Amino acid sequence: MGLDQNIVVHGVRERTPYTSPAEFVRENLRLRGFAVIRSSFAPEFIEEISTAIDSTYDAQCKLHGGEANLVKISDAHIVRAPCSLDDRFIAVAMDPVLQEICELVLGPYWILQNQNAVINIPGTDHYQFTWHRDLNYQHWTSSRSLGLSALLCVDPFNEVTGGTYVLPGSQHSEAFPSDRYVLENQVVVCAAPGDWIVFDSMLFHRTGQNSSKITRRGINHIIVPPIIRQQYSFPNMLAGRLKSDAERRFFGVGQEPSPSADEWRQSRIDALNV
Ligand SMILES: O=C(O)CCC(=O)C(=O)O
Repeated sequence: MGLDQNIVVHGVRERTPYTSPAEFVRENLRLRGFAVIRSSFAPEFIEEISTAIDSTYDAQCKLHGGEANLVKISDAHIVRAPCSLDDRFIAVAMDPVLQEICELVLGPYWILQNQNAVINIPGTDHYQFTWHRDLNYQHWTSSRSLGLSALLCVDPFNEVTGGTYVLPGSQHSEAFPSDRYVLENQVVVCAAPGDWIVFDSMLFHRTGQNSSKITRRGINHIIVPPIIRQQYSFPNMLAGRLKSDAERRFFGVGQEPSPSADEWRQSRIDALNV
């Protein structure tokens, strides 16, 4: 028997109306800290992205003297900033559905802090298997979200392939909860290829272990207001490849620190004369 579907209240003066799918995502992010957005990508594009994750990973392994070196720094099976090697990852990050949620949650100005693909291979250890926040080492809470994490599911995410484990509502708690709380409240988020799992970057989460026979790939994006520094300089990595003002803004062009206070002030004076 399913749960009672009637919603009857008493003593309630304020109530959130359902207005749109995007607002519903925002409501979920605010209350439990995560939501799933169903795919608007063509399945063929997601297949291409899957292959591109593997080839960009191989290229990065070669660049750093082989995968063994990545194992030594606990960074194996992660593609760092795949958009630096392949424009299709720029297109992924600019998905209009995702950008609409960014505007609702982080507006009026938001930039990409990080883009990493996670390759979860059956029976293989991964650094992301351990609980963490995407804004690492931070133990405070904020009344509004300071970061949005957006994980594009490239393969099926479920209990067997290793869905994303989350602790609902933990973005509102300073400390990592007790082991008993974790065991009684952890939830595994399941999603299909092309879906986005979006979550508050302060939500405790981790990659689930993969006990299937297929590799499970995902691409995480951490999106923040520009007061938070980027993990890598996307303006530097993508110089000359960003086509529109929206792309330049999202990848942080114009948000780099000024070389000096004088240059910061002069650039504002110069802007008056444009
Ligand atoms: O792979 C996942 O399910 C989660 C990825 C993750 O934890 C991360 O990129 O921070």
